[in-house]
Amino acid sequence: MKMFTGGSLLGGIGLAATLVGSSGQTAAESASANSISLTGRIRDFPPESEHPDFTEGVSPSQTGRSAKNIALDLDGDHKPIYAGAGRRINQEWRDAAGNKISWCAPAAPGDNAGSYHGNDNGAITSSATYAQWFRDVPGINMSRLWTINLEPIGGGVYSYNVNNFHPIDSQLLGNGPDEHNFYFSYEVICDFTYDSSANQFFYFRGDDDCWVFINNRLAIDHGGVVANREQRIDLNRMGLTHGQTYQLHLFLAERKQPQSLFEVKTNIGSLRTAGGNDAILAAYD
Ligand SMILES: [Ca+2]
Ligand SMILES: [Ca+2]
Repeated sequence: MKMFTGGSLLGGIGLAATLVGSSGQTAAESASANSISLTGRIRDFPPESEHPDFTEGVSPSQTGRSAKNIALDLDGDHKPIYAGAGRRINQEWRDAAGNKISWCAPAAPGDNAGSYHGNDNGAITSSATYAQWFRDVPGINMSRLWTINLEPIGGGVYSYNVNNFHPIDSQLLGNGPDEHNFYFSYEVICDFTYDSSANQFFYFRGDDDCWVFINNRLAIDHGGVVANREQRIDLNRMGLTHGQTYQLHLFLAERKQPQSLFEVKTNIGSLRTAGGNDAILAAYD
């Protein structure tokens, strides 16, 4: 792995990145009064092939829908753990309505189990390299805050849906030879109040990895360097207590050109950045 060298230069860049992040994004989408604004941390990895997990050099045999590489529970820092021993998805799991769900979603009536074919490490080198994905690691990545706005689309549902998720073009570690700055991760930590009568759900569609944890438990396992794919979790499956506040962790990675799709949909109207933006600034900086 090629490391960034020159501590003084890196220190200077890191300070600049922090200041940019703390002062708000430079190209924020406009938010309506009724939108849900969620602020998380983008972590930029260098242009092609300087980190083994964020590289154009992923072999075709490692490109595909994978599952079971990530531990079911977050660690003590509320970060996901690479457990390995993953599988390649053959047929997706589905709920009674035909929605694609994760293999790890607690069972509900009418579910249809999917199937695997073969093993698949999710194009992740090791637990050590994966531990860098969602942590600030000097010499490995650089980070800044980024806010997405989920807009109401009717029926109590909020949506963020872009087919060009490029939040850090020409920023942080730069685009390299590419049109956009690919190779980054995004971590969002949310609070919400569970309403057992509201059929609350969270949906993700996109390319490359996405993991969603509800109450620190894996609920969407959308692993691998993949094209357009989707999964949904219904909160009534998760064994939560009506009226209590829980956390939802979203972990995303953009690991292959040329696509960068990102869509979330939810009817969890109480969804908020955990602790508010002041708290997330304090937690991350
Ligand atoms: Ca990058
Ligand atoms: Ca991609």
